[in-house]
Amino acid sequence: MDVVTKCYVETNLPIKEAAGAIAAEQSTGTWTEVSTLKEGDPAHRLDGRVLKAEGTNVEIGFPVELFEPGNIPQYLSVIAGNLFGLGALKNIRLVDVDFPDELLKAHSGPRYGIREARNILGVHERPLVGTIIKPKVGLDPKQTAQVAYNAALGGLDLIKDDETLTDQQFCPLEERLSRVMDMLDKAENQTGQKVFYAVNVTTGAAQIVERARKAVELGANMVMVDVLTSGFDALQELSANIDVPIHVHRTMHGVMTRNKKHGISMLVISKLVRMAGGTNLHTGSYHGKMDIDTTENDRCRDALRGEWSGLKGIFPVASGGLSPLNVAPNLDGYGMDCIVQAGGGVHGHPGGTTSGARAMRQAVDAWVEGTSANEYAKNHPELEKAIEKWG
Ligand code: CAP
Ligand code: MG
Repeated sequence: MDVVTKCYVETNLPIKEAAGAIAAEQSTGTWTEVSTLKEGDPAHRLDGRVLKAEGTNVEIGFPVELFEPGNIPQYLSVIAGNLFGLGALKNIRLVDVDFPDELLKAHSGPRYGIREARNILGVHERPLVGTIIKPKVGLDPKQTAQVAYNAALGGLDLIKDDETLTDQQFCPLEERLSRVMDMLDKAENQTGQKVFYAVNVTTGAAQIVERARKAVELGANMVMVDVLTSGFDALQELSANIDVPIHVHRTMHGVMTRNKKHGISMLVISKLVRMAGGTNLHTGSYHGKMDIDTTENDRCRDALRGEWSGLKGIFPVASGGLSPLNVAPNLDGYGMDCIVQAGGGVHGHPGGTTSGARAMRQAVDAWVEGTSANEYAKNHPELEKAIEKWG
């Protein structure tokens, strides 16, 4: 069985020739014939094969033997590697990739998928609601813990660090984590509800597992990783070694995903994250502040949750400019098994963080009941205030 890649290609070459150049460059070939590989040589069994070359659509099949099972960085060197720099191609985008079961079985995928995360929270009947502590950076550990507590009192399921906060001096990770977990225990005693805190353990390869291990020792019930800056292998190592769910942020993805003619699609990133063992992945919103591609959101949603070689299904996360006002279109897109997350849309509420958290929950509850936010706001004052401010 082959690994099959699907690409969008713009080139001045005849498309079949361009496809042949891609298949060669990413497998046994280079720009010229070489004396070290003769016609009929057994090494040709590793040749990439052009399966389709029509218009701007190219499909290449790469023999599975080209791949080292389990080594995602190596997979990327084959399926994406030199492609984007080939001078003969004006634009090329890796749109999709299909891995055969032979390779997928080298990946155990998420330890914690949707079902396991829901079981920890005891929340089964509605989408999950999260917040990002804001400001992004600048709070000290005590202030961070206070914001987390306020958010938990408002009924949120998940509180996360922002992508740029790791272990800086102004907010050291261990102290922040200990204080946040203490305050979340206090909130749980009052509300009876468990809340995840996704502490950002993103760091270099030498330290990431150790950092996450220490975090779990100190009480972390979820860790977060910026997967594109630290690498898919870092995520895979975390999933193999750390016994809590993993929130996966995709900071820097725009450099690969935003240009629809060149780069790597979010769908490909979604598949790799599920293979590598994430529990939640930012996949973009249907309404919000970031660039939006709802067709791509749909594809990512299905790639994360659909049946796939026995790997557990994971949550798509809608984030970036969310507030109670645009919860409904995001839930219409992602459905029940997703996480809607708001930073500014919680902490910017006129009544403060707890009211903002309540308003988000009310917007989600309204959607679950099939009622509009405006209608629901008539007897839910926090939602009403949010609509007054952002409506
Ligand atoms: C959201 C967020 C996330 C974005 C990233 C932010 O905050 O924390 O990083 O969601 O985009 O800093 O913008 P707000 P994406 O709720 O205050 O907008 O999820 O598309 O990767
Ligand atoms: Mg952020």
